[in-house]
Amino acid sequence: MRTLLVTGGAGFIGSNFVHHVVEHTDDTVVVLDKLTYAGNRASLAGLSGDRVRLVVGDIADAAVVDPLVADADAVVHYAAESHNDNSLHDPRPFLDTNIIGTYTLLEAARKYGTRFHHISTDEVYGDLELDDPERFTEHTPYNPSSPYSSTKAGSDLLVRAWVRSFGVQATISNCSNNYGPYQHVEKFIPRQITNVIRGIRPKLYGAGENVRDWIHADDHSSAVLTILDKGEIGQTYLIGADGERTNKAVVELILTLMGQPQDAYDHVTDRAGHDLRYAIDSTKLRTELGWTPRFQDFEAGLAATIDWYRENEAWWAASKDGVEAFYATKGQ
Ligand code: NAD
Ligand code: TDX
Repeated sequence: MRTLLVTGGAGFIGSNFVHHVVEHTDDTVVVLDKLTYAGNRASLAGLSGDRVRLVVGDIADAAVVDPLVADADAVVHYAAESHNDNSLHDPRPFLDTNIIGTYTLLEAARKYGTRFHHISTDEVYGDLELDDPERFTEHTPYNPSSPYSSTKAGSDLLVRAWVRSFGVQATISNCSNNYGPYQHVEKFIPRQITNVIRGIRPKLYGAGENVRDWIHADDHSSAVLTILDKGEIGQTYLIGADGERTNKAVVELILTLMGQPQDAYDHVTDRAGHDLRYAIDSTKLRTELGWTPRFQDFEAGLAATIDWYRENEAWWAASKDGVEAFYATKGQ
């Protein structure tokens, strides 16, 4: 039985991880989360106070971070500014949280000798051509496109340097696009599901030919626990579930699953610098650590996610109008 410090545990993937840990281990969890617009206490509702405690605070504040890292057996670091579109509008919080926040946590892990797992993204590798037979591997050179992905790349490099220079006991994972419950309505899949629920037509950036490699958030969680238990210090592991789909195909599937004509969507202004395709080769994680994803059927996982948004309107309703008003200012 360990005590895990989970940063960003009130966000989308962090809260899915906390639920996963409570269900599948005896560990206790301390969540450190600033509760920005993206964090939501309600994502941790129903979890026993004996197993999960929420500390509201900033990962860039050493006075908050230090005692929590000192008391933890391991840090699992999810907290980040995570939305590409926001990073194009106002990059500064991305530097503060993703770079300075990660630095602050690494310094504490160094001071107290605490095991550290850093959560990152496949976006650090840039993008692929649609017909490229190669996928991203642990050896792909870094080539980030957006303020978001460049700060995530910077944070990964800090972790590598703190391992090599200071002997911090860290691992890194770079995962593909996640879907599932508790994802903020600014993101692609929940935006379109909640649009349909509200009678708004889904919005596809540009032609919709961009490809994302989808994985259920619960499979991301099981992969992170596997790396925490069996990963080799200093190593990077790519996490993916062979879920490549064009954005257009995803919108059409959402519309079909929700009983709408599959062409009932609008093409809107494209994202500046929009990455064309992400695709993960997760052979290392599967062969060296024996991980396999559980949600192999994207359509079934998406249908369950649609049900979750239908049944949990109270969780997302307060954010919806503000998000749509912001996109409207961008022609999106
Ligand atoms: P999210 O935006 O839903 O959640 C981020 C959480 O971090 C929120 O709860 C927020 O309140 C908290 N936070 C932000 N700044 C903070 C600060 N300074 N101090 C403390 N807490 C702070 O993000 P997400 O989609 O759950 O992503 C979580 C992590 O996973 C990120 O590191 C992201 O880069 C990575 N990731 C995401 C995806 C994806 O598809 N969403 C894919 C790969 C990797
Ligand atoms: O309304 C939309 N219409 C649309 O076509 C939105 C919000 C997005 N898109 C497109 C842009 C992308 O090609 O859908 C795709 C997915 O968009 P996002 O949900 O914004 O995700 P993405 O930019 O791919 O980044 C996500 O995956 C990697 C997460 O937000 C990151 O945190 C993670 O690192």
